[in-house]
Amino acid sequence: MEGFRFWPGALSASAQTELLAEVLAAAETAPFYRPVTPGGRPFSVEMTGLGPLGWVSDRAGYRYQPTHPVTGAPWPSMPQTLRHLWRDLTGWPEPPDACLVNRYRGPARMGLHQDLDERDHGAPVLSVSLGDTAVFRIGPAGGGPTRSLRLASGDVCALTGPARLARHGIDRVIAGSSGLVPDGGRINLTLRRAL
Ligand code: MD3
Ligand code: FE
Repeated sequence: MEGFRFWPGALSASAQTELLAEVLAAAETAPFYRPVTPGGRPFSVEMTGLGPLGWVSDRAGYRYQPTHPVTGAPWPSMPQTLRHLWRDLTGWPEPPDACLVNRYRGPARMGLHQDLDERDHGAPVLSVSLGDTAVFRIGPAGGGPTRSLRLASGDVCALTGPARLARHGIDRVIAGSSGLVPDGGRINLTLRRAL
């Protein structure tokens, strides 16, 4: 798909370990929580955020906000390694102002959707996968055939141009496929320009 850029194995094993440690340290103060859809259905994915803004979902809808919805505290800062990865791989002139952290454990998945809550759909989204391999699905914005690919620990992808509004989701995560995350599972980081 045009605008889908994929860098398998972009992060070395030691870079993955270091980045995961930074994310888990941040999650001590900004714990993973389970959002609910505006309709009141809990997500199977748990979430937290890093940087000035975090994406949240609750009965009032989807939005970006500067504070953690459970603790009320500002989100922890975004690790410099992530800001550098964004600069080096996307070349986008402004830094990311949001990093959504998704944690997949057990049967967690994410249904097909589009990312539409950001102000500038021209800005890219950069995704970093850590831990167990995900079966990722992506298809055209307007509907039509989707294709499936695996996102493994250390893989990075950028969604730019037409791919930025693609429909995408996570069908499932392959338990035990990586030993990176202490209790197993997968953590995905998406860097964005939210506002
Ligand atoms: C394609 N996350 O947080 S990352 C999301 O693995 C999200 O947690 C998935 O979809 C995850 O919104 C997929 C890869 C990704 C991220 C953003 C995209 C693919 C995308 C935006 C547009 C098109
Ligand atoms: Fe998405």
